[in-house]
Amino acid sequence: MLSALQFSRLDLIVLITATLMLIASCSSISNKATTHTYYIAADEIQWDYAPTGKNQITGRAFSEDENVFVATADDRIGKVYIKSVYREYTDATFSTLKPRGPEWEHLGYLGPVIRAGVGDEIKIVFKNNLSIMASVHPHGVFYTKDAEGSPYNDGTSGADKKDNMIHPGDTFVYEWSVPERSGPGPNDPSSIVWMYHSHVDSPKATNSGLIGPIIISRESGGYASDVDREFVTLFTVTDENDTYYLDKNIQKFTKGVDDTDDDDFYESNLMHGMNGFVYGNLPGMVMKNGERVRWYLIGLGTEIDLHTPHWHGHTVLFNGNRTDVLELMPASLKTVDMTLDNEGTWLFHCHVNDHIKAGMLSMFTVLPK
Ligand SMILES: [Cu+2]
Repeated sequence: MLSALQFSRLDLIVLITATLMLIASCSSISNKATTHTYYIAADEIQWDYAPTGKNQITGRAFSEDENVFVATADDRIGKVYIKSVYREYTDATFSTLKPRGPEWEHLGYLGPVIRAGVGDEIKIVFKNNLSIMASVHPHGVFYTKDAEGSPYNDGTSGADKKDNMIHPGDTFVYEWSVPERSGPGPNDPSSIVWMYHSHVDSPKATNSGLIGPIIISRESGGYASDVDREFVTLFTVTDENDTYYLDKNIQKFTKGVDDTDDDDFYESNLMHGMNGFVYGNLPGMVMKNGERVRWYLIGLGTEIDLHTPHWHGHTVLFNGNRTDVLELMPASLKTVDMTLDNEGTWLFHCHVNDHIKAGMLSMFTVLPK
């Protein structure tokens, strides 16, 4: 009896030790998910919608009609506005901006690309350097109530509310995961676009500039191995009448505006841009013949924001369908592929007539191999 009991105690110890080792090895496997950490601050900047100072599509100075949107006058703000944008820093001290490579120069006022693959985790260390509340609300990825970045009457309290609105000067860490349902679907290419934006008064926040792209790939890591080059373009009429900074912009850039509801003044602040550039001023759209290019397209705005991006000289594949024009509604997120086979400098613009006149035009250049 005694010896049988001793054996069973030994068995028990062996069993417990083996179980503990198994648990330890399992948790180390589950901890192997790659975490992508980004240090992103909301910063106030001055933004120039046409830094070259001319209409690059016509190659000429701005016409009278174009000057409605870009010219400075006693009672017009012009083409430079105070905005708030998401900017990437090198670490949690938020003292050094992470340089943006030439391949992402075209992002303009968009925030940095947040990138992950299915199975990965995303960690955003967010610092609010603005004088107003801000948040980071993502589309597509998996978040719980403590990382949604949106204030509304959702019945939550305590820690589940802390992510909603980050106070000026404060830092908050958002943690999101990337399950299969956040990655490309059966008809999607190997990576797709989502977006993030501040959801504290979402219209004002996004008009002010607080928006950026998220790219999720089927492969871990966030990159697609069947693509040579990527571009992200936001089509929106940025309504500078509805930002956090209208009064500040009037004060800084005009000699005074009597009536901010005046139709002409209002019209002058509707910036028909692609990534915040008008009339062909979007830089960095350079690629090489033969490359496989993936375009990530984002729409945003209000009822006038029905955009139809059109590429000259090439076609794209969208969910298995061939086209050279897409439809973008406010908050549309579409990913299309193009194989370059046609050298030259080509128009890339919104095909809505009113938007063409108002400057929603850019160009891309396909260089020889
Ligand atoms: Cu348009």
